[in-house]
Amino acid sequence: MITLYSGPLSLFARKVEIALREKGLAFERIMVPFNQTTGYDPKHPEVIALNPKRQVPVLSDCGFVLYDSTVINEYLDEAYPEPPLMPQSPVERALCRLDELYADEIMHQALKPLMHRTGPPSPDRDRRIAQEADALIAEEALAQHYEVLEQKLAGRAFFGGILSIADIALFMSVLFARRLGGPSLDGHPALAAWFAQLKQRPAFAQVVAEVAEADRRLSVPVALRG
Ligand SMILES: N[C@@H](CCC(=O)N[C@@H](CS)C(=O)NCC(=O)O)C(=O)O
Repeated sequence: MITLYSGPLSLFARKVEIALREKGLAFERIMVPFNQTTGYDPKHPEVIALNPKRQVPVLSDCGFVLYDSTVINEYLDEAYPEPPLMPQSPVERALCRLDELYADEIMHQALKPLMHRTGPPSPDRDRRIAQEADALIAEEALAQHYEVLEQKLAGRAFFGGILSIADIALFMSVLFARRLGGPSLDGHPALAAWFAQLKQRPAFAQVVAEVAEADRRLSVPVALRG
């Protein structure tokens, strides 16, 4: 029995949901409380007990507990190899890990300054101005990331030879860039085609729909671009 502690607007937990569904694995999902004012506080007691970082996602596979979306998705790929979500050769696997890291650690730095947009506006006008100034700089960085991804894709269907954990992580970063009012994908035809094609897959479509529903319920509406 697989149990996943997830969050309605958790980019990282949603990565794991996509991997589980792409592999056709049944799982029980426990949604931890989240709101746009206090975030994940107060934290779910089982997340505190199971993850020293006190974060979602946490996954339990018949009592074997893991945390961190990257560690979890690699475990899932090894424990449940069909269909594979990583390529075969050491070089391709390393490149796949680097592409995932690009999403989670590099693009994510440019997503953070946009995140205030879905929360209640600060009562401090100077702070609001500073936040939006930082967001505009981050949007430029995101547009540059799109260009890097466009070149990397070079018209292929996926970032590696097959649909992989890298596509899942990069999809979540692009989805969050879009929902946070970041740059449109116009001018990046390969990236736009890749994004549109992944959105058609049931595992990705479910996350897109549930994140949109969570935004309607929890978030301040953001003017979307493009
Ligand atoms: N590197 C971790 C990051 C996990 C993470 O940042 N989780 C967020 C939700 S998306 C969280 O639980 N934040 C609450 C906190 O950090 O206190 C992963 O890939 O799982």
